[in-house]
Amino acid sequence: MKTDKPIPLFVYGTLKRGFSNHDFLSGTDSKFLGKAQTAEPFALYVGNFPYVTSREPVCPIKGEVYMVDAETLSKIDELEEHPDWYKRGITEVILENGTAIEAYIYFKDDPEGILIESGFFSKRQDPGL
Ligand code: PCA
Repeated sequence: MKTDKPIPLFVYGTLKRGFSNHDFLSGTDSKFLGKAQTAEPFALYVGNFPYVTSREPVCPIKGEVYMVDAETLSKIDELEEHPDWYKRGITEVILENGTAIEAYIYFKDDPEGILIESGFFSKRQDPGL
């Protein structure tokens, strides 16, 4: 029996449903909690990958929240090369029903690429698809 407490993770890029790294979530016990957006405004850039920086208040970032176990989180940390490339931080996100929760998010405060003013990463921008 799994005893570790589920950890909320907000994803906005290739980990989303239908995107190239979603298998890291779908192949596990992870539970989809719902679509969500960040409570605070950040900036989404897309270069080789999608990046969110906390340093520029542009708009709320749109994504999805999953409850994951510690093992899944550590595998995703490896994928995202936390803390050398992305850095995992914590932020408040608002679910579609209005509930606010704190969740982990992968930031990149020196992003590359172009600013996506909508804060939404779409499929045609996914380099892995
Ligand atoms: N994977 C993480 C951070 C950016 C990326 O492509 C995510 O989907 O949230």
